[in-house]
Amino acid sequence: MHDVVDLRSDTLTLPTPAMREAMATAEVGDDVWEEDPTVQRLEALAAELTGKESGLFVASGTMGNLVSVLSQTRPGQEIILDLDSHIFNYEVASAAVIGGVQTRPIRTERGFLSPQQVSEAIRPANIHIPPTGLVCLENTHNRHGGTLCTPEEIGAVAAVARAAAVPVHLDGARIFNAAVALKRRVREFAAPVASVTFCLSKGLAAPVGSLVCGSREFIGRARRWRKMLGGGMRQVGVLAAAGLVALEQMVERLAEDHANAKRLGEGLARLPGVRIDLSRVQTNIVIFFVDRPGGAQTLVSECAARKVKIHQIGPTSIRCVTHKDVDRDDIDRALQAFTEITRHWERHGGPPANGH
Ligand code: TLP
Repeated sequence: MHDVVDLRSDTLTLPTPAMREAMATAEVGDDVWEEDPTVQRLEALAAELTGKESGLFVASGTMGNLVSVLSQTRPGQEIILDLDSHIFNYEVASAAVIGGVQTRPIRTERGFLSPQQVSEAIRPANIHIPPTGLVCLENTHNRHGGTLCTPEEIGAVAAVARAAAVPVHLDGARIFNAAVALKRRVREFAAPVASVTFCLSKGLAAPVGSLVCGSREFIGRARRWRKMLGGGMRQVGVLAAAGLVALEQMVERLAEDHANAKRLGEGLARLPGVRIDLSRVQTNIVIFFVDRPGGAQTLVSECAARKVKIHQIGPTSIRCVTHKDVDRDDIDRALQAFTEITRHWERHGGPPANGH
């Protein structure tokens, strides 16, 4: 039980005592010179887990996705991705601004492009048309509510792209959630794609960092882009040390977060005025809708007054993310707050119209 129940994101997780200890005692060197032994251990472990030749430690998931785009496209090309993908929505148009590539967003049912959608979107050679440079996938899918796709589904999309000589990048910020939920190995999801990014600082609770993995040659290019973006860090083993603890100690417990998300989703489904598709609650994200005018905004502020923090992601939609700093009692407290607020609305004909 925590004083504040913070369901805004799994990025809010605090480092564990074991991480703090590992950070304090980490063996370090200059990583731009490729002489930091702790970073090298982390990158080697990431490569092994993803089944790729090499790994690269980067500052964030955003930087991991960007260096992957930059290393696999050239200006004037187009990347195919889902309309609700993180790269398209939340990465500050970096692919366009820094990479000079055009994004081609495609609407999907659960966040995953089908092989047919990819096949139809790949551009033919024509002087008028930007050549397709990359296909980007996301698993688990953030804006679709932590939805999963299987290694086989990724393989089917990658086969279509491969036939057109187009590489595939996987934004696997939460790929360990997918792996734990489906009881599959991360390397199975990564096998069909040329590059994969995963994050240490979300459900795995490290304070900083993501890994990009792919072929040795790809990582060489990504390392140059990282340097150009100002991401060449020096004695960064102090951060990598926490990342090693994240990978060694924090993966299996993600199942608890999934169970808590399910409990939260099932509780929400019983409330008046709340709409939720429980079939989408597959990992640690719960998205639900309050369709009354002003309802979502009012729910956020009334929850905050009860020390329950949730995040509005659209006019009527709210996202809750479970993580290691939210336990089962906290979930029940959040549900208690939702119940009090929505029952009160029910008795008084809805939330105040101005949303306050
Ligand atoms: N997502 C954050 C916000 O940016 C929305 C969150 O709170 O969920 N890919 C995916 C699928 C992500 O969800 C995120 C972060 C990233 C990439 C970027 O990672 P960071 O925040 O490390 O740059």
